[in-house]
Amino acid sequence: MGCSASLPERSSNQLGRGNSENGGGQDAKNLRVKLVLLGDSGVGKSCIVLRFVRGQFDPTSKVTVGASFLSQTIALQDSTTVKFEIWDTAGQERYASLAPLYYRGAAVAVVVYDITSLESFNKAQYWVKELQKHGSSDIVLALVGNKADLHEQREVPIQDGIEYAEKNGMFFIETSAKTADNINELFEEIAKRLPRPSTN
Ligand SMILES: Nc1nc2c(ncn2[C@@H]2O[C@H](COP(=O)(O)OP(=O)(O)OP(=O)(O)O)[C@@H](O)[C@H]2O)c(=O)[nH]1
Ligand SMILES: [Mg+2]
Repeated sequence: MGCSASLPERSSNQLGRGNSENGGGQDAKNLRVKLVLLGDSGVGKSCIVLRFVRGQFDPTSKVTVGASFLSQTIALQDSTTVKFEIWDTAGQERYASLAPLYYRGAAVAVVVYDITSLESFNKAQYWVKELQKHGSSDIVLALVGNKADLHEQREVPIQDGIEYAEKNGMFFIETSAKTADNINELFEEIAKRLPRPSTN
């Protein structure tokens, strides 16, 4: 997986805002949301997406080239549906300059680190700063500490993740794409935090 290099459509818009220029189908009960995943190479971005979209885990997941696109719709308890249009970016340094193509116009950014790698936590903070500078002003930001199943090798205390997220107005969660722990919860919590288009 992660081998399909693709570019976002130029007209990517502020999804989840009730406009219809994204092809319609967008109303107060049926949201469509552009979501981008960012983070160091190897933290598990593609595995999180694969787990969420297909319910699978790939222990031999290949590095993503450029970015890959997948979508998944979920239903919330209030009968709202949210279609996530997910851009899974490549974490390798050589692709860093492409990132703005994917986070521009995104309604949601999920910044991922690996709880067993302090370096990846530092890189996550770099992405948060970049999003604060260049992302949409009302972007929903989530900080995700992945590979929570590897707690014996933990380098990033959960408290550090919680505090950093709090300071930066982000939603925080630890996940495991391997065990599926908190993967659906991550997307459900994001869905609950989306600004709702007005109903009139
Ligand atoms: N133990 C464990 N391994 C994981 C988890 N998530 C991903 N991995 C492993 O971590 C490696 C990298 O996962 P990817 O999802 O390809 O990483 P990525 O963030 O997409 O990397 P790039 O595409 O290079 O940016 C793979 O060997 C996965 O099997 C997890 O939750 N737990
Ligand atoms: Mg990847």
